[in-house]
Amino acid sequence: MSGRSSFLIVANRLPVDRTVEPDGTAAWRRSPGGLVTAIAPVMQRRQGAWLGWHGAPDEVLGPFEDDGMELIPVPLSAQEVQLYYEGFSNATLWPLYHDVVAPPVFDRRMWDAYRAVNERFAEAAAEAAEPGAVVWVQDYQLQLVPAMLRERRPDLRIGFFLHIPFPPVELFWRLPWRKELVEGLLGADLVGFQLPGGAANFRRLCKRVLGLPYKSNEIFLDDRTVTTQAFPISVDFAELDTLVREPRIIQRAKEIRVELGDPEHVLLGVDRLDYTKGIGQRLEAFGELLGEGRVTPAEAVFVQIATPSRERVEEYRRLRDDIELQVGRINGEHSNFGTQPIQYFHQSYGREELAALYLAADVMVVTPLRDGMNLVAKEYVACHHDLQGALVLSEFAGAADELRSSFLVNPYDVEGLKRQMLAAMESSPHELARRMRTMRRRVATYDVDRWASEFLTALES
Ligand code: GDG
Repeated sequence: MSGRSSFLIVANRLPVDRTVEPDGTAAWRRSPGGLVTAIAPVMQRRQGAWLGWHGAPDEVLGPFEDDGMELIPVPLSAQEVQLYYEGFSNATLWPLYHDVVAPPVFDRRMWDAYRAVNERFAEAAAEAAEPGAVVWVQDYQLQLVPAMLRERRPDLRIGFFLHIPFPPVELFWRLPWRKELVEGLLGADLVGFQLPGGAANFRRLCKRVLGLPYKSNEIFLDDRTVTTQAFPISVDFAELDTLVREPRIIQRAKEIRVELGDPEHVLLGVDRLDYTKGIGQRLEAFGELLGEGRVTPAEAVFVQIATPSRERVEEYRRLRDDIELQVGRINGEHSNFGTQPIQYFHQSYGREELAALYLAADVMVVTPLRDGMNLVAKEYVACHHDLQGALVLSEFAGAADELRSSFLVNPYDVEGLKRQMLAAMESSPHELARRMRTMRRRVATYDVDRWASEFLTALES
């Protein structure tokens, strides 16, 4: 470790996972997931350090370097993983911030652990940052860190970005610890959201909870102002665009279609297995289309990748059972020997395989009930320089604000979903190209570099 850093990312997780090589030695591999996908390229270009948990409970590790990044592990005990991460972060905040699509758990022990872990992150960041450094805190697991860090290090420039939606005041109000969370976020100089609506919700909340005045983007505290602003996150467009032009990816995409029985339409869903993603809704719609004979198993296959996620949280275990039951029922009713209309995979894939899948898919179905942004939708667009392929996209994904030329749907409206899925399958190549061209222009211009540099420019100015 080279000492203190002038640029620090503070996130719940380090951007690497531990793997065991064939010879038994441990190594680190860049982990999948929205946040990591978005920030790792930025980190490598700037000489900075990344502070976060390394993924193993009850293990204390020193700082190390990997993939050109300086990594500073923050330890968590097994009990903290349960109470702070699975508990307050993923059983309280996650459902509360996603329109309460599942009931949030309010538990004082979880809150205490959340506060204690945030304190530890703030302490570690205070030690790692050089005087006047820029510190960028990420996401809902660490909302108390900005204020805790400012208290220790008023010299720092502190930014915070929330990757998930920020809820309306009426929902946030339920939180027994609403005042503490708002005060925590207000420790930042800049609080970033995916959409202008989230920023507006936050400003209204500050007024309601603390009586703070605001004007346009600024919230006025006694001795300083806090800027609130939307920075819609994006993907590394150029990287994906280059990758899908590689002969091996094109070849693999062809193979995938053959392996699927060469249907006329390949529909695809790629999600963490999460109840916010609307996986059940899209499968229901597809099942009904089959049941009504409006698509047949010979002409359409639905590939659903459901990456394992938060498997120790009760609600997620239930969801897995529900989805697998649903897939079994639909396939049971509509399969023939050799063809299964839904191909369901509860597995993680490498980036290249995922790119080949995007390329192979005629219709990408992204139907979250609520989603901060949804990178999958943008990745699909980045993979279609052929200007073919249709995106069916939920109005409740942040991405819908930018990707207006997609086939927009309300995922609660099964008939509407069926209509748009059919429209996507039946559109002419010319119509698809028109839509895809517009969407690609947007994602190519507002890529992940632009997201990070706009945030950092706003923070540093
Ligand atoms: C949160 C917010 C926001 C998925 N399966 C595999 C895999 N992935 C990658 C996708 C994509 C990422 O994970 C998922 O990102 P999303 O944005 O779709 O969703 P969340 O994980 O919920 O992310 C979200 C995001 O943060 C960023 O701010 O957009 O709203 O909820 O990049 O490609 N990657 C690989 N194998 C898989 O099996 N390699």
